[in-house]
Amino acid sequence: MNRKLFIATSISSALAACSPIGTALNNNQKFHAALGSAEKLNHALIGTRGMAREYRDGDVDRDFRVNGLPTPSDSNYQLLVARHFEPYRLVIDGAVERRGGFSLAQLQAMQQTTQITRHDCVEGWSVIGKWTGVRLRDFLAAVGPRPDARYAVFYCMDKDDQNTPYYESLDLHQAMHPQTLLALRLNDAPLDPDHGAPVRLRVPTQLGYKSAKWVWRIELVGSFATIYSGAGGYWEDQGYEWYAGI
Ligand SMILES: Nc1nc2c(c(=O)[nH]1)N[C@H]1C(S)=C(S)[C@@H](COP(=O)(O)O)O[C@H]1N2
Ligand SMILES: [Mo]
Repeated sequence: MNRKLFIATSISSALAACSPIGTALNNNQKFHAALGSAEKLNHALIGTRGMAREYRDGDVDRDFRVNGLPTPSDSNYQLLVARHFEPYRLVIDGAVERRGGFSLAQLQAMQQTTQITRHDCVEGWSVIGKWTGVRLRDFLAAVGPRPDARYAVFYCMDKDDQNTPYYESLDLHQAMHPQTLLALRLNDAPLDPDHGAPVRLRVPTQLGYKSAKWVWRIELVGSFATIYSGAGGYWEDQGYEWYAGI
């Protein structure tokens, strides 16, 4: 059933894009609305079940390009770096049974997973890296999402020049995806500050801006409408698509 819907949507998208029939259909608002809802369905199917390609050790790029807002340079972050992130706690709160704070040592003691995947930035460049960390689904299982939890919101330590913090969100299906990681290591070394130390999100099924660096808090919510400008992420608040599936 799902597959049929997917194929039907692909064909109708192709029609809409490149045939005279498509042009007529394109002008039809009802058809447009139907396409819109089918597109959402495809997103849900691919984003939840599709697997990002995994590569071999030899495919790993030596230098993992650094991108985005500058690495935090405030005294709190400097102190964390100087103390090898010993005082760091990953806060988990919101619609969750067991709120709390996890030290890096606690995260390192949980089952670790390694993936060699490609990071695709929306700007058009890609880089292959080897990531190790805790599956977000294992972390969430440990804290127990409540039935009213629909999204996980990730709060980061960096801010732009307007003092607006970076943040991101995933729905719980995306959060439970087996390749969605709380990454602690990159290319066999502890995550360095520029790549998001001590904990970053790694979401190989979605564009790079979803892979939030310097995560200090995860909040489970029913809706992100009241968080910052309400679009579910720093870039989303400036017009990027919330759904960033590749
Ligand atoms: N906290 C935070 N996370 C972020 C960003 C950012 O500016 N701040 N930029 C995003 C974008 S657009 C990309 S491409 C990647 C870059 O990750 P890298 O520096 O490890 O290549 O981080 C993503 N996560
Ligand atoms: Mo990006």
